[in-house]
Amino acid sequence: MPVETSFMGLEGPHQALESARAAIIPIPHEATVSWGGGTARGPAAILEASRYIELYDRELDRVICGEDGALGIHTFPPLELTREGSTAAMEELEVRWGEVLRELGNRVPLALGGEHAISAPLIRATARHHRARLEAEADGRLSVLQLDAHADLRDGYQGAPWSHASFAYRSLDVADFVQVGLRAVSPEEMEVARSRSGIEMIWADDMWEDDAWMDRALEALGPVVYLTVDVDYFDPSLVPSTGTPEPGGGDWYRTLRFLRRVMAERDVVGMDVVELAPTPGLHAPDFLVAKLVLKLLAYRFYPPA
Ligand SMILES: [Mn+2]
Repeated sequence: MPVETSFMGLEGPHQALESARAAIIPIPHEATVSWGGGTARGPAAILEASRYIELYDRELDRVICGEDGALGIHTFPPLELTREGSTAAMEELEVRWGEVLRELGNRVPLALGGEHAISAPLIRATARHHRARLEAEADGRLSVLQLDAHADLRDGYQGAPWSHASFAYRSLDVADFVQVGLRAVSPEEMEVARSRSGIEMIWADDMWEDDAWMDRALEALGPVVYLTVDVDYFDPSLVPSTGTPEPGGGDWYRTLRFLRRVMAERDVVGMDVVELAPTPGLHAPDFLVAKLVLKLLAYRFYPPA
């Protein structure tokens, strides 16, 4: 599906790659859906909704992008992958993401999915790209912050080793995980989490009494962080447009409060937002996800004191 617009509708110098500090990369890949497809249409829906979002952010009291001196954000054309099966596509993505990172230099990439399977190759390429720094600062381990209803720690799912339900498992050799908002896991995934170090699980029902979980999550996060947001992390009353919704998910302001701290207290070197499956005629979830992407970039580049 061609993307006919840039993120936030930015034009000219405000979206030129040369002056941009952030880049949006649509990856409309969908191959291993459990139920209810449509994530291939996610990136286009997010970009379309973003055109109607205010450039001014009241919380930060500044224009985030779209005027001189504000944050330049470049939008790449959609990254299309081979249709020769999910394994071939994910191997291709790991190589191509390495190329994207070299092209971007110090710019921060934010990928728009697509299904969650894409995060494994993105994480693996990110860990390789930052290997020297990770070895110097973090025992060689990239720290992944995963907002998700699911742990995605299955060693393959429905015959696909590189499934959306396996992306975390496929990344364990290069990354540690802090998983926030979990509420649907299998016994096998619990066994994986218990038998290894480097997996911190924060359950959705522990997030309501107070903010102690935020301290726990930040303590478990290393200095160099990759953020992956599966939109089924949010409560389905906010984002019903996703393949495997689960009740009892994250709300808007609590989530923003946490992400604001993450961006201020850690170096987030890459991000993705995945699993939006747009519902025809229901635009609110698309707008929520587009606004979330803007908030992530705003906090990343203009962290409040
Ligand atoms: Mn999920």
